[in-house]
Amino acid sequence: MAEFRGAVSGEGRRIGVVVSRFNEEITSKLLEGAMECLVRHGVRFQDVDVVMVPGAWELPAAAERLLAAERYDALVVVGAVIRGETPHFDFVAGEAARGLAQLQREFAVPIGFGLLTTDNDEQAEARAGGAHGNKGWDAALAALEMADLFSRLDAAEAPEDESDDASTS
Ligand code: INI
Repeated sequence: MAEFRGAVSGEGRRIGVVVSRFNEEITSKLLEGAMECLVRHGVRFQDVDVVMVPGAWELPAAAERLLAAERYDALVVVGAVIRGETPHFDFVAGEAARGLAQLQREFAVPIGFGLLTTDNDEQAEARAGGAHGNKGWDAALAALEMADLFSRLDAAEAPEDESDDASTS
């Protein structure tokens, strides 16, 4: 039996952070939390690229551009969709989440999901450095763990590939 588990280590990692500006008083705190987490876990400040987009709807398109560049070990995405403020909450929140999930699988690069979807401002504030912590920090933490897990899985698969090559030569 083999068990694989990622460590939360950011050393040598390049990270892209995509930030939605809509509800900026909330998303700026999510960004702060994400950056603090990344740097605290060993990611060098200069190895983080932060990309700002207008709203959550734009998050998947920007994330796709970053993933296509093949420069990042993981992405962290933060935003805030608040139901009270938008009649198209379900479209914006649903499509953003669906798009990001699809990209994560398509590119096999982890995307930490720090997109808040709440009923009101108070719930969002509680999750942006308030009573329920900071979901930007949590998203960054998950992204680092997954990046490390993927590295370990890659390393475990590599020797088998080599032996396959050897047996065919
Ligand atoms: N975008 C958000 O990130 N959060 C919201 O709560 C929100 N509301 O309320 O509408 C929102 N709308 C903007 C949307 O994401 C796009 O930026 C816009 O439709 C332009 O494409």
